[in-house]
Amino acid sequence: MQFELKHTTGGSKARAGFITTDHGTIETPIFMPVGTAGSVKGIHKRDLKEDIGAQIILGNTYHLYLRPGLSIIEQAGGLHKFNGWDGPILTDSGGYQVFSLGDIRKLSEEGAKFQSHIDGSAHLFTPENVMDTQRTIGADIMMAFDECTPGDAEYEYARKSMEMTQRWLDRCWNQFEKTAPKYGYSQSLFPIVQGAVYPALREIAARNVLQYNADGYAIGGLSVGEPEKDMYAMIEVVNEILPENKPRYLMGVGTPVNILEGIDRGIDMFDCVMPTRNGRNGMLFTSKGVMNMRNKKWADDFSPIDPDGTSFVDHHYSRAFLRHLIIAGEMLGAQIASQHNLAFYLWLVKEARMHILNDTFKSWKEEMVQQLSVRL
Ligand code: PRF
Repeated sequence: MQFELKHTTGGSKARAGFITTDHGTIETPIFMPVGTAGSVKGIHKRDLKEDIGAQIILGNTYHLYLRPGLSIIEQAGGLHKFNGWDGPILTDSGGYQVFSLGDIRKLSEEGAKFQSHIDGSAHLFTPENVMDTQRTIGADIMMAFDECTPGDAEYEYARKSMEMTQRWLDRCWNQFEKTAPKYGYSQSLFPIVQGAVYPALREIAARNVLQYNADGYAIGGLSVGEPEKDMYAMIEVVNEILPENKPRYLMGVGTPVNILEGIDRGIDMFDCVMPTRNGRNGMLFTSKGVMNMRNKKWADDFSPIDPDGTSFVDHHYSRAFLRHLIIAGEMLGAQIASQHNLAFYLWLVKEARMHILNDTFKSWKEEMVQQLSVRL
């Protein structure tokens, strides 16, 4: 995998670049739609690529390992062959998913013991077997196994947690180097910087990951309940230390405003379930502000969903019809809303990239942030 930094812009840390993988080139900054179980919920791959303009999608080690299981994925020849997406795929390591299980998981130095959310069966994830699993899934970009420290963790807890993530990273890296790709294309491993909301911990964690000379680096443990200003401050601390010539991935973030603020601070890659999950609940993000489709005001609005939108659905369905579908719990409503939101997120990062290249990012961003906060 290669990263080419194409342009930096004045008055901002924002960057435009290219990430080249064996499954194609990604233009950064980029948003990566989440395909937890190997599919982006409700979206055909044709629409993902051609209508939405997705360039890379996410899969989750935790979900794919439990169902359909590694044997099926390996028999298929890897996740690309299994789900038919031939562009780049990044897999999250399971660190965050296991963390989200709450009471039905137990962390120790060895790894994370947990019960399946599907049938209650017991499993153990270790840094080593999580690398093996991502090798088998065949992700272009694999993530290190980490503990996502809760946003309200005390300093001592956050320090110990971050130090365990560092020891786990070392084990991940050893296993990564001991093993080879299974399907003939190369795979990269991204370390994850933790440290909760403590600048001193973030600094130690960011310096620690540098020793691995990875193809890219991620920032985890943000957007997990901490104040937004803390999230931005932590991004600034970490990006000051991470190398310029490698992509930086802010995990699981966030709202359109969070994404613009992240780009402004030098983030290159984002993922989040928000466009699909909130879409299924009737929340639409647009360049003019947020629309709650459950609101009565849309009931007789027969104009197109988003006259400025880039997706097919924006121009071929009315607001009134989409509202009806959402209220009626029709699955097409969830699909249309998800498709619109993903297309909007991809438009937003593409537009940001263009403004970085034209040196107009800062003023465009300030205006956009205002507009995105409007409730329509
Ligand atoms: N770690 C991992 N995946 C993640 C996170 C993390 O901290 C987050 C936190 N926003 C989202 N996804 N492995």
